[in-house]
Amino acid sequence: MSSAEQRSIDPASQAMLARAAKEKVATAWDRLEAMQPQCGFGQLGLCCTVCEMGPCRVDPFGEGAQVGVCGADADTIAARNLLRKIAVGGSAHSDHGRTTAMTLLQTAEGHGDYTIRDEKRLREVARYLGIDPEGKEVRALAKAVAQAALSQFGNQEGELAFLKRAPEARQKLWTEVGIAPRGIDREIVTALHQTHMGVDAEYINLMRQGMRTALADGWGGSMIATDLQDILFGSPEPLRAKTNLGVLDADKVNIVVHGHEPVLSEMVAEASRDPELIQKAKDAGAEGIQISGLCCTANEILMRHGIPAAGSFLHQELAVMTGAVDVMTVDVQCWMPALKDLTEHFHTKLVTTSDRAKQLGTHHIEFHEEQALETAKEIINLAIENYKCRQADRVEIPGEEVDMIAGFTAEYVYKMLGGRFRPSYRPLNNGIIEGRLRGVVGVVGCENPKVCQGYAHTEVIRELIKNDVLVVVSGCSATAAARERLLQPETAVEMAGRGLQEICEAVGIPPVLHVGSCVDNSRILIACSNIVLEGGLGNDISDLPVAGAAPEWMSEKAISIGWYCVASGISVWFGDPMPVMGAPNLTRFVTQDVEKMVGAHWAFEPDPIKCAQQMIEHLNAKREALKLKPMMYEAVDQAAG
Ligand code: XCC
Repeated sequence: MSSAEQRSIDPASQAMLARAAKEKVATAWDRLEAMQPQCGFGQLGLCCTVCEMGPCRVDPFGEGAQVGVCGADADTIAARNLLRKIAVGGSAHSDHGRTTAMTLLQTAEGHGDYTIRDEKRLREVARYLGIDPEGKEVRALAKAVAQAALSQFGNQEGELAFLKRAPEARQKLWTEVGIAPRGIDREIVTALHQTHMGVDAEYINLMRQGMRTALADGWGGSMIATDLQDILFGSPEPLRAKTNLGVLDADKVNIVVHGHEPVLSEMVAEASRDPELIQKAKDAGAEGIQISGLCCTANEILMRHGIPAAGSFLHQELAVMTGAVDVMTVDVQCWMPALKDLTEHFHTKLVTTSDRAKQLGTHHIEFHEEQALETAKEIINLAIENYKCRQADRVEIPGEEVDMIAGFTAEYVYKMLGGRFRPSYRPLNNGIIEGRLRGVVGVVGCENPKVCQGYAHTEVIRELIKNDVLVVVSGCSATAAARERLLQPETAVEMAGRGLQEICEAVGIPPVLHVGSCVDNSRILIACSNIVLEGGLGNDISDLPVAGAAPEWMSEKAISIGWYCVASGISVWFGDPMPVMGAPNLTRFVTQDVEKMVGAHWAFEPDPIKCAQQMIEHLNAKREALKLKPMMYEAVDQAAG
């Protein structure tokens, strides 16, 4: 069995892993070890379960079967599998976007407990959807925006409205290559059809649909989720907050909200401020009510309200292990079925809340937008009741809690860098042009027990900022970075190169910017488009010295995100390879040939330092192609000898 230190770099995680070992409770790390050796065919993408003539698998050593019963070869099998993964990942983000659009529609029609918090954003988004906001009353406009957003899902022809927010050169390229998405649902259905037995057997064509489907996520479902959440719940602005398991409070009723869609957690946060409920918690012997989050639900309420993030993906079991969680709610995505047995080992009540995400034997309180506040109160009441069952001697909360700054958006960059009177991306572009900043890299995505928790994320980030690369983070990567104090301006600036330091100090930001949840990776697409639009760094996103990385990825959503970045012109590095390595032509396509199509490619590098260095070389090559000046302080240092 690997040690707690080999499993995580986070002292709080290590403490809870030690407790799990002592109490003989299995966690994801133990289940991973029990699963060894994992299926080699699956890892290489060579196992096909598409029809009942199979399952088939292709021998990667070239000795056994080279095609399945239907004759599909390694490239076809791996490409079909990959396209299915993109469709699943994209559908997760897009269904989230749909929920948000439905909530906005109900709010506009006067139902439910939500309000429109950001009217300015509503008017902006209306324009992107082709609606003139002039003279329209807020509710009427919100209704039109919600309806237009919903129509993006069912579009059959034409192109998604938000594609127009990309640089013109990119829009043209998408049309020429034939990957401009028509409708969000349409691309997913077409993708699934193409992978049915006896349909598409051309790996390039399968990947073309893969890019189209992924773009429908990035510039469709995810972007709708981000924009409409900003309208409903308010656009984030930088704020100070706390993270790690130490945010759980032994003296309070602890409710941990876990998952992705913030519609419920927003209300739980609001209801937790209800004086009547606070009094009830006090009557039960607690000092108050503590809400904290896990995974991307955490990021959503952290970005907008500064509610602490108890942790990232691999903290879900460890949070329960503290013995201090009275209720853990889960909505959709990234919660482990293992939580059921684990919560039964403690007093924690696990509550499923979505009709799309249930588990037999688990307490279910179904959430509907129309009764949002009522449901949130029911959950808090349940937690107060369950607090009474907490065993004080079973509570063990690791001390670590860490300060951070979160809440950056593509729109905020205008304010942050340009100031109130000349909002602009110019200072950012100039920073790159003059060689203070080498470029910008997004380090995003999950955690995976195959990688020491937080190690790869933070090593990649440290190496990048040391080399004057501004880093943006989202999802579980952001929480990992926060735990290592990389989101604190005071400590992180010291780790940055001189050029990046100067910019951070002048603007008062950390060298690593938290941009939100995984649907908020769409903010990165908009920021890249804004940089192109500002001028001086080429005509297309693929000209920019930018890159993306998901060093500890595990989910199919990460594959969809990676593909929409590549299809938008941003090259992407994964730690573990995607399951393509058994298919030689497909591997060559994703790592090389696709570059000729869309100006970006995939790379796989598990060593975090090598991964960062490869990205730095990539940024240097982009800088050279743009004929930018050498990096300011490298030139100075060289001259000095
Ligand atoms: Fe899930 Fe979004 Fe991955 Fe974290 S980063 S493990 S997908 S919570 Ni999205």
